[in-house]
Amino acid sequence: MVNFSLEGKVAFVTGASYGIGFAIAKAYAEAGAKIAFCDLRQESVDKGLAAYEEAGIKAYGYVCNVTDEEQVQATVAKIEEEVGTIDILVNNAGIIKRIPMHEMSAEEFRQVIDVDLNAPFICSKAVIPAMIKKGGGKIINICSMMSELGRETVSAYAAAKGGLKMLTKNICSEYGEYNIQCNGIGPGYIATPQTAPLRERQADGSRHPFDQFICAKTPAGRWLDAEELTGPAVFLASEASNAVNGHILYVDGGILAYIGKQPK
Ligand code: NAP
Ligand code: GCO
Repeated sequence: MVNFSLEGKVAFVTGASYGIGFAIAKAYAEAGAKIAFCDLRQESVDKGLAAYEEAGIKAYGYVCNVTDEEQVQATVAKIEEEVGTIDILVNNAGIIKRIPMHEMSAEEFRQVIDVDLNAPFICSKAVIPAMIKKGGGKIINICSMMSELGRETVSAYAAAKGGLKMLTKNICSEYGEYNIQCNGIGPGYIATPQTAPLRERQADGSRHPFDQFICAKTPAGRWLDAEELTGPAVFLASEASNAVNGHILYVDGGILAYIGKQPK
């Protein structure tokens, strides 16, 4: 029988107090996993803990800046002690800066690369030794449409998410022999706080032009919900995907397949 169960597994999801990380962690708990998550600020962790509790989930929350290797190593050690050895890592924490490239400072560019690319390296590096010892594990990197496509103002984000796609393939190449599967999920446009500025109503009450643009670019004709990523996320964390490695599973309502609506 196909095994999608996560019973007895320990999952560590970064940046999972709300948004995509929360939806994925909640689905993992429902599939039987114990949940550990981290966020940058205590306020977010507290909000996350309350949200998990409301959903009937006992989650373990930690304040940890995923770009700081010492903090990540210490958090992973705490999780091992308080929850158990990590079987599933989801590199979800991410930021975006929407600034035209010629106006972006090198420091701003670096900040995005640091959270969206260096941190998945740091977190993966922190869990791989124990996964090798245990005989396997799952690493899931949250990529993006920008792992494949560019657009105005998101040069750093696209560079990081394109890099994350290749880090995914390289972790697969380097650790596949240890029964570690590293895959990516490439969400389309998901309604979360990160994309809220792109969906804001205009002063006259009309829809944001970017909101209309995304609906026209998506065969599904709408923004997606974070919950719609959870089936693929459970699949990639479960035994059902043991032969899937180094793959980016795009969950985009069809954006990457579509040339766009023809003018009427
Ligand atoms: P979000 O609503 O902005 O949430 C991001 C989370 O990451 C927050 O919990 C935030 O914590 C945490 N975080 C940021 N920097 C961190 C750091 N240095 N250390 C630890 N935690 C940190 O984002 P989202 O929309 O749910 O996106 C989650 C992931 O999916 C990101 O990697 C994003 O790039 C990717 N993604 C999003 C979309 C979309 O349409 N929304 C599409 C494709 C890919 P604090 O609250 O404490 O700051
Ligand atoms: C943007 C968006 C995107 C999405 C997502 C697409 O400004 O274009 O924020 O980058 O968040 O990553 O998959």
